[in-house]
Amino acid sequence: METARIAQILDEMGTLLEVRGENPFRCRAYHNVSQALRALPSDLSEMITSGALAEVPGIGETMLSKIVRLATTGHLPAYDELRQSTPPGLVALLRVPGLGPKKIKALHDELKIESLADLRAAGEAGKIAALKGFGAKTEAKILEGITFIENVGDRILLSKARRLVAPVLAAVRTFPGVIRAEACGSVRRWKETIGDLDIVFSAPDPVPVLDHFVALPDVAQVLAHGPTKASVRLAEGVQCDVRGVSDEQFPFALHYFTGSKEHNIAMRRRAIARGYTLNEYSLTGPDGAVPCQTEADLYAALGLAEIPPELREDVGEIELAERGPLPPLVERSQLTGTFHCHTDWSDGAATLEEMAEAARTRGLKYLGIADHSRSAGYAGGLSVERVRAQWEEIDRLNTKYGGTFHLYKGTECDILADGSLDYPDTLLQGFDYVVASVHSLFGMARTDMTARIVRAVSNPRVTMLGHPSGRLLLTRDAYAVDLDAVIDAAARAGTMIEINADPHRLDLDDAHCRRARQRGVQIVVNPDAHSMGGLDNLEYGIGVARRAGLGPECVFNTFAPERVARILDERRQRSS
Ligand code: DGT
Ligand code: CA
Ligand code: CA
Ligand code: ZN
Repeated sequence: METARIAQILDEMGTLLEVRGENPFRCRAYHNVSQALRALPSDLSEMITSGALAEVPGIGETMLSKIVRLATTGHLPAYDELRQSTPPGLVALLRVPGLGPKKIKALHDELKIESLADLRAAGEAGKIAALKGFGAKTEAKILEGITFIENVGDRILLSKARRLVAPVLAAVRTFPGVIRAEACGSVRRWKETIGDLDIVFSAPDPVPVLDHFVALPDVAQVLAHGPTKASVRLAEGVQCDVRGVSDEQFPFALHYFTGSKEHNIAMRRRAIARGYTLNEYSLTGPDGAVPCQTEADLYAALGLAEIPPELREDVGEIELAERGPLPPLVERSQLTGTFHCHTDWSDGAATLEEMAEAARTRGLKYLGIADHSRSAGYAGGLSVERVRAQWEEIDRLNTKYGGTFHLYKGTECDILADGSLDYPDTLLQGFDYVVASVHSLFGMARTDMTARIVRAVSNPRVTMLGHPSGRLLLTRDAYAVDLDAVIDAAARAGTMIEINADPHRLDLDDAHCRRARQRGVQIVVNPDAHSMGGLDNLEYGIGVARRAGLGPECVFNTFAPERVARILDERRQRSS
């Protein structure tokens, strides 16, 4: 069994145990091992054979035997049993904002609630308010949360979609007869949430490939299975559509199923205007079918430069491609470093040194440490004394690195209710940079929230604004705020705005990012990493930047390290 699938199963076991009200440490252990498996330095089966797996922190004897069993037999009775004995609707309750495992267990025990539908019925009947530890306010919040979930439907995070599609795509590529295969749809466009997964492949005969496909171990249910396409539900309940075409048709199918629908419609309209017809199989002109090897050929045949998938939303990309090659979009490999990372000084999992090492191994030349500020008690915010102690530690490490790598002293400083910052000015002066973020009073009125954030970004001590809208994808809406006014204020003050690359946030979003750029705001892509693996969030932030059409010159942390240092230094001088 694939490592990714094993990780997924252990993760799911952790969740199932959670909603059954098991010991939180036991649940956490499953999630941690799942994470550890995803970050293994080498091949799982090799590590099992060599005994190296037993050395991985967090993988104790019982976990080890579970992993080995899954890896060798593909089955784990404990998992099957858990799945069978847990009402499938219970896990869905975890998505309701404010409902943790404890509350879910109470609702299950007291009111026999096993699904969102049960939950809504109980809430509407006022039964939740009557429960001990809940109350009318909680009940109202739960009902609001259900409505929110219904609005977002069954969409999933891009990060989950990419994790699910990767092993399936890899498998399809190995099937006999497959010439080319790609993930397409919203995943290929790096949209922040995903409805379903789409895969296109080419083969002389798609039939046997599709037979193989529906028999994959990841497939939980076959929804449709024909000679050129299949639809299945994967183990985690996510739908995946697969289409097979001939290799001549592949560029057209890839283009069509990448979308977006709006982009396709605009492209088809353009084809018609030029005397062609375009569909998912071909481009036909006055002289017959136009052969295309690649999508670039297809665009060229319609007088266009190639358009990267991230831009295919019919927001002006076709007009742009008419005028010649598109300016190159920023790439992950161009990032020289990043800011807004947490360590175990506040709520991160790794030490300063581990984070630095993780950044180095990912090709970064510097890392900005931005632990929480003192008001963020829930997240281990740093007192003034702790900040000074952390600076000493950072100085010590920087001396050790001897210029080969640099840690910047930053803070993710809370923006207080009135827009002031959570540390005294004298301390703020000592940081290399300041990320200012809202972490409290999300319910403020729009005008107050806007004034609060405008005041913060106008403060010369603030280098960049953190997660500007506060949204949590599929979980919590943005707070009420006039982001355009915030962007204008940032532009006036020369304050940067981050793309928070945590796949749960992706905040700024692409649309506001475009606007910020038009107004001349410098963008910075930050992982908001709370662990070493969290640095890999960066690629999702790059996805947002690319969807916003940003080139490397628009992103502060693509600049050469010396230039980054100089700019931060100049800003500090100016503000003191
Ligand atoms: P999703 O799944 O909601 O995250 O978004 P997509 O973009 O992956 O949409 P999906 O899976 O329904 O369809 C994949 C692509 O197929 C879509 O991006 C464009 C193309 N497509 C689907 N339906 C239509 C349609 O009615 N007209 C056109 N022109 N293209 C379509
Ligand atoms: Ca899709
Ligand atoms: Ca689809
Ligand atoms: Zn934050």
